[in-house]
Amino acid sequence: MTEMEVKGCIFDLDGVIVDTAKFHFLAWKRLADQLEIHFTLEDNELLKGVSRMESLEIILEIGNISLPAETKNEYAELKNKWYVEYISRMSDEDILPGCLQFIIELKKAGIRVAIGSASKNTPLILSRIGLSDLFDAVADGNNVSNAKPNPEVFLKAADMIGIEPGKCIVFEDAIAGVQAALNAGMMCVGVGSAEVLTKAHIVISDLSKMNLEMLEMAGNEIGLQKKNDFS
Ligand code: B16
Ligand code: MG
Repeated sequence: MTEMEVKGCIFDLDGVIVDTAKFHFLAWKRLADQLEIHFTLEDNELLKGVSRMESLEIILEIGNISLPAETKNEYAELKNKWYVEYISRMSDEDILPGCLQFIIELKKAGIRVAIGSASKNTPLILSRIGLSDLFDAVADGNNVSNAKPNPEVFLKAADMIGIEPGKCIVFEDAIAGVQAALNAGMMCVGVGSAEVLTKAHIVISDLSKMNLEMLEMAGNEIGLQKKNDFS
């Protein structure tokens, strides 16, 4: 690679490796119904990548409801109990297309791979889908305290794999996550819709559209983009 050598790849979990967004929605919807708050799939987009408590705050704001901290903790726990029930039924069949092949290709090429997720349920999800031992490091809601778009989770992941942020590329499906990657000074590949992930350097629909050669091209292209931004 000429302009920019990619040495580390950091993957968001929910929405990039597995589609857990549908389970988050089901559990939040169940809580919203109980609180008589009208919560839609469109509203759910705002919850992607943000922490559990911030997600609850967004839902309460939609319903124009304010609650004491203790009650909010109880509701967040209740939602998580339902969510854990849903994800406990997951298996390796829930791994998104192209994901495993691409990560194995990266590892063979000596590129370090890490998870950078807001979810406190990351260990459970990785275990359910059989990928607990695949990644060189896991930074998640259990070992960071600042939620995306704060860059902490990605900086922590880069530190854990020993690669400087400028040589890391993040794969993200959420607006808040793309912003977190940029705030960390990293390259970012959006996974999903280009209309939604407008700030990502490039956008792909899923990881089956990615391979080592494309990563190299993307790294070089983003390197040039970054250079032009500063020139
Ligand atoms: P939990 P990611 C995020 O995971 C989800 O996108 C977001 O919807 C969720 O609220 C957050 O994890 C916290 O999850 O309640 O399991 O701790 O996309 O950063 O992998
Ligand atoms: Mg995500």
